[in-house]
Amino acid sequence: MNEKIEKIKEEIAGHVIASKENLESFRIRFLGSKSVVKDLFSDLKTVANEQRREIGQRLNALRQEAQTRFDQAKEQLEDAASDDEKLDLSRPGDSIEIGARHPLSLVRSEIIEIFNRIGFSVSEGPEIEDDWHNFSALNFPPEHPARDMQDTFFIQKGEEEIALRTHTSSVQVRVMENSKPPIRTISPGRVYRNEAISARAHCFFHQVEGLYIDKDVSFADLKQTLMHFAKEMFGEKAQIRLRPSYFPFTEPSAEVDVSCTICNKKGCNVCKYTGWLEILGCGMVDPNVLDSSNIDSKEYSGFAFGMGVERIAQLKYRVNDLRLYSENDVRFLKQFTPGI
Ligand code: 2NM
Repeated sequence: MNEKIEKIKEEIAGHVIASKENLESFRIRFLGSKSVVKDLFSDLKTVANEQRREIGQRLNALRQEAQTRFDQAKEQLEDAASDDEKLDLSRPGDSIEIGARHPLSLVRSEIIEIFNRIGFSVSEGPEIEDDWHNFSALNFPPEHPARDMQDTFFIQKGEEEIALRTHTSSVQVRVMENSKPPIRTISPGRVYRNEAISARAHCFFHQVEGLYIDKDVSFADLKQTLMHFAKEMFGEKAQIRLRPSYFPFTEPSAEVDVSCTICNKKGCNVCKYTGWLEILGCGMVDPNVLDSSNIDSKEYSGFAFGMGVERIAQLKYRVNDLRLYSENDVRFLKQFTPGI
C-alpha cells in the first residue's frame, strides 16, 4: 500500500498540465469518482487494523496534494488565458528601422535612369584591368604620365603587371570589341587613382561614362545629349557651356560646365563667383580608339563623355568633403532619405 501511495505521489508531481485538456485528464485520474486515489481508499478495508489509521492519514494527504496541484495549475492556466485576452491584435506593430540609401547610390541611379530613357543601356566590367583595356586601346601613348606608378595602382600578376582601372572607359573598350554599332551605352562603376586622401581627392571614386557610336554621329549630337542630361539632372533652367580640352581618347575634347545651381549664374562662393560649375569631360571618340577595337573609323563615328558621381552628388547635395562619402557616419548618410 505504501509503495502504491509513493508511486501515485510521484505521478501527481510529474504530470504535465499545460492545457485545459491536461487539467481535465489530471482531474479524472487523481480526483474524480473513479480516480486511482479513490481506488486506494476502497482498498483501505483490506489493510490490517493497526495500520489502517496511519495509511488513511497518508491517503488523505495524497488527495490533498492532488487537489493543491490541481488548483494551482488551474489558476495558472486561467491567468495565461486572461493575458491572451489583453492582447490587442488591432494595435499597430513596432516599426522596423530601415536604412537610408547612400547619396552616391541615389545619384548613380538618377544618372542611369536619365540615360536609360534616351536609349542607353548599362555596361559593367572588371575593376582590375590589363594595360590594353585601361590604356593602350584608349590611345594612351607608352610614356603617358597616367601610366606612372604615381597615378595608377599596379598589381603584379606573375610576369604581367595589371592595374586597378583608372576610368570606366575600359568597360567601353570591351563593349566596342564585343559588339557592332549602333552602340549606346553607359558604364557606371568604381575607379582608382593613386592620390593622397583629402577633402578634394580620394584614392577611389565613381564614374559614369557614356558612349554613342553610329554612322554620322556629330559633335552637335553630343552637345544636345549633354544639354538634355543637365536639364534632367539640375532642372529646366540649367544651361551648359563647353570649353576646349584634351583627353587621349577623344578628338576634339571638351570640358562641360553647368550654370551654377545655387546662384543661377549671379555668382556665389560655390561657383567661386564664376556662375559656372564643371561637371564632366567629353569629346568625339578618337579614330585610333575605334580602330583599336575593330570598329571602322571610316564608316562610324562616336561621342563619349565621363563624369564623377561624387562631383554631381556634391553639387546636388552640397557635400564639401569627399571623405564623407566613405566614412559611413549615419548622421551624414541618413540626410538623403526623407522620413527616417
Ligand atoms: C571622359 C572624357 C572624354 C571616354 C572615352 C571613352 C571611350 F571608351 F570611348 F574611348 N569612354 N569615355 C571619355 C571621353 C571619358 O571622362 C572625363
